Amino acid sequence: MTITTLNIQGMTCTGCVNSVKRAVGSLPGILQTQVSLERSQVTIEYNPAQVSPEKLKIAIMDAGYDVKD
Ligand SMILES: [Cu+2]
Repeated sequence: MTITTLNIQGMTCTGCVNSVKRAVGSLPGILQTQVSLERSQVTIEYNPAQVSPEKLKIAIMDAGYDVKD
């Protein structure tokens, strides 16, 4: 398993946190998603055989947030 942390722009409330969690959780191969509103970060544990970091970013951006590298 792989763990990655992404910096997110545009999260302002717990509704945003839940949107990001849902967007990431809808992908295959996601084991755990932790979102920090204070740090504007999401930490994702995933199976790299099933999902790529690029797909994680796209899912978050599709939900309406920006991902900073
Ligand atoms: Cu919000």
